[in-house]
Amino acid sequence: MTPTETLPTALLIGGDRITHASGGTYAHIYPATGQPNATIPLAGADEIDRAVASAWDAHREWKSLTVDRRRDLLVDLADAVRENLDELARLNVHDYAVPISFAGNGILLERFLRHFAGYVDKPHGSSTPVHGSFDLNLIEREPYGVVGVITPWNGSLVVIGSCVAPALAAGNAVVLKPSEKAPFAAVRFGELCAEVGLPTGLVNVVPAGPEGGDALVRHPGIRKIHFTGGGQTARKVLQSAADNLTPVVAELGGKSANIVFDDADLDAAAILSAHQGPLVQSGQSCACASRVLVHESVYDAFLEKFLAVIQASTIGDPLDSAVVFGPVISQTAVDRILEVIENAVAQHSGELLSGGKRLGGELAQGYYVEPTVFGGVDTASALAQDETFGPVVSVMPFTDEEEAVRIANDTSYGLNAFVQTTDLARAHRVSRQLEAGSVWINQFSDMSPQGPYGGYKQSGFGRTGGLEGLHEFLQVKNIRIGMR
Ligand code: TXE
Repeated sequence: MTPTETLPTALLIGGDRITHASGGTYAHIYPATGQPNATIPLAGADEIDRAVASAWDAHREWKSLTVDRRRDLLVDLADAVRENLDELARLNVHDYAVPISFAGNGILLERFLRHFAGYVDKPHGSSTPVHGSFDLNLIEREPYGVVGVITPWNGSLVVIGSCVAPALAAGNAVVLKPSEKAPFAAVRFGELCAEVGLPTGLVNVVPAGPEGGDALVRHPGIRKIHFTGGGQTARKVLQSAADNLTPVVAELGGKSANIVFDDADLDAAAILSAHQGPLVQSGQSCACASRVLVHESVYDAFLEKFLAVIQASTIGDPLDSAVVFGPVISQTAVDRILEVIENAVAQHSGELLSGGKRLGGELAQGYYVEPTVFGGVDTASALAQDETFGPVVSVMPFTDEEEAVRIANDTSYGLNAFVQTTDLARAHRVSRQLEAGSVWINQFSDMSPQGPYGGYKQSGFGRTGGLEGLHEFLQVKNIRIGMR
């Protein structure tokens, strides 16, 4: 089942394809079979240095172009992504064995590019009267110059789109460091940037591991870092960014609550909760609704429907378009997830209602863990508090709206929250009390370029998408012209 296709394994720096680099190599494993499918050259400090220098040259060229030319080039890139979406989706399957039925989500890359291309020739600044004079005071927003974008392995095309598109639209050049676990679609994206005629080096793609990532963060030529990943790594990034006081946007993990009220459409809620919970990228999504809070009056009825949707889901070969549930990323992830399950059982954190084991048979070579559901979960348990980043969800009852909000807010995370209700007043009332950067009412975490996305509390800071996402890549300058 390991697909055999030529996979793009190179660093793209200043128009050069580099296949041997100072960061060593990474033996990339295809998670659906546990078999190697490529050897990835990794960027080290030397390549990062070259990429940053190349990006500064490209930034100067990018700034010299007219805004309509910059806009048109980004539209051309959006068109190229659309034309190559099938290939990009297949490469994402090679990256982290996400089911091809979900990999089409990469269309968001195109949507982010097209959306932010529209900002390029729109007003970015303003002017203001000033106290006690008739001076002309301008407030301008300018690009940083060269920014570093570090992306995770999961949802890599979406994250690339949500970061690289606004960075370029704001006038920056980008050094993109994809995860060593998901380099293929990212490198192909870099090739498309060259093919549509972006200035050489405007988007350098440098797959690397922690060492290369750290070299990028510490580089004095990097004026801002956009990091997407886990909280532990974010702490290292912030420590390294302190070297040069480099500002950072941090898009981190979550432990999102999904509140099912007694007036919810239970059939729709069961489907949404399954596909936004253990099934979405096998629970490997920052937006995974891993805690399902259900009003006690509909708890049993919902649970029956919820488990039925999960147990009917098709598990198997990610390249099979009928499959919705694939493997987790690695053997390490399998071990970690099974340990979470074992600990939850041992500590009586809840009742194991479905799943709980690694899948065998023809899937035994792959990293498949069953979609797993615990019921009656203790809200203070590690199972309910810590991000599992796997197909394990906790279902817990609540008695009233106040208790639901209290439980939902009672974790260190605050990325997403989901609410299932047909009561409009309740939807607004509850949304305003939830400590989360994104609240979805009767809706999946259907990312769109128009709305900002990001975390409260330990889910990070800064925003991706929307005008807020654009302004993350612009710095403000006040210019006052004396009119005496
Ligand atoms: O993260 P890691 P992963 C989160 C998700 C989970 C995590 C999983 O919730 O917590 O990401 O992704 C690079 N200096 N989100 O395992 O290990 C590494 O090579 C610099 C949230 O990839 O943190 C990779 O490119 N870089 C998100 C990137 O950091 C370093 C949506 C992330 O790696 C480094 C998707 C270092 N010292 C996943 N060490 C959202 N909120 O939108 C590693 N890296």
